[in-house]
Amino acid sequence: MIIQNPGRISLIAAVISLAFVMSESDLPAANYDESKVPDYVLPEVLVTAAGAPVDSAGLWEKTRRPEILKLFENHVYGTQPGEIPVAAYEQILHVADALDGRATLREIRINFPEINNSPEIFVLLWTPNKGQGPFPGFAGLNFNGNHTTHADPRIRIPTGWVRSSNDGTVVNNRATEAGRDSSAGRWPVEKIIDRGYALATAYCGDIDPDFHDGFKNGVHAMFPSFKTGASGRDPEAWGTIAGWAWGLSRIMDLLDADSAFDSERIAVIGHSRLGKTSLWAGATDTRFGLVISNNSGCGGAALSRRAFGETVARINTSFPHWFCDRFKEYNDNESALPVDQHMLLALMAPRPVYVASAEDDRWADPKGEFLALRNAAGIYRLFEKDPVDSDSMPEINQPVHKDTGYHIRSGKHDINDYDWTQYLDFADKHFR
Ligand code: GTR
Repeated sequence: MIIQNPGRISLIAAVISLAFVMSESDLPAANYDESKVPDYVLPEVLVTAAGAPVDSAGLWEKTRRPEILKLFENHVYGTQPGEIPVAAYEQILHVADALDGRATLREIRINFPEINNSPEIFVLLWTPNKGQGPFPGFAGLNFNGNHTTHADPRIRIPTGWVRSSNDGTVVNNRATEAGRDSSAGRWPVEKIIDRGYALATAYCGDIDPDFHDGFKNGVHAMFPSFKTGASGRDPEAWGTIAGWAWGLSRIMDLLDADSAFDSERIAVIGHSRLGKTSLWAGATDTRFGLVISNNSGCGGAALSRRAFGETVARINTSFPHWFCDRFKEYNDNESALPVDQHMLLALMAPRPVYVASAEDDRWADPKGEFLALRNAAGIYRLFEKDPVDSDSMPEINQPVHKDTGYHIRSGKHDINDYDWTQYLDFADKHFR
């Protein structure tokens, strides 16, 4: 190639790299230096808004828990509509001898017939063939479609929007056959079934596609006038995480009506953004008997005030649709938040909650995740439970399973077989 005007080329290169640098610098910085974590004081959990000390489980449940739940609705995740439209369930797949006869595999479509253009949530259900149901189980959303969670060729491929990929598993934001099985490492179905548990999963995008469209699609569109005033959308209106959590509750409705699932023993589980979601689902819907947060980080289990790794400003810039608009008031202003994430974990009490971190997942702030759990211990003690309460973090790969649970495993941001082994053991401890 003959370079006609090298000066011009380097100018173009400089402009391109400046554009790159500028877009990077437009994003609020992430801190990875423990010495730069600001001094902070966590909001008090065990004092009511009126200043009364919360010294009994009764006062917690009657007064303080509802106060805290409301603060999270109004300042972080947004309020969910109270009204639940009538749901219709249609079974679209039934395989009595899946996994070489060890499991029954079903897929059920949930929709809301009275709603125009109702979203359709396809729930994949696995139940053991051995043993006597109803079975305890896990319920959690997946990132890219039910077909990515297992190799069974009969599992439906979603037809709506999915996040694009560069490996051919998604083309033009449409899932393809090539993606089948691509997330199977995150869903050890055989192991779950062999341990006597059922599993329900659905694609999060069936509930609300994970991009910012001004809340026009997904379940938000089902309630067009909800929290929309003359001046536009209410700052407390629900974001996508609250939408996904609402969807998990609709899946819980289905499990509640299904004789193979024991609705008193359902653990809600999620990884990363879907771990933030499982926590919010566990907080808003106490039918979930156990709550699991895997590497949920900022807006999940990690304390916002530490501003370590991903910060409130950063998450609200990268994902403006995840939380309610009011949460943006706390960008670079975490100390003004009336809550922090230890209070979210407290909302699970007395139900068992498990928080898991990964050593290399500094973006999610493992220490902040642990400290949030540690600082929820007092609420568990009100219920005479025995929570994780040591001041120092457990060593790597040394899980602690009490009435709350925690581990930090070696490796990266992910949910893998090691994590699931802990969750199954923890479920055995509390559900058997
Ligand atoms: C990241 C985001 C995290 C986490 C993660 C995920 O981009 O910053 O908060 O949710 O995505 O969901 O995988």
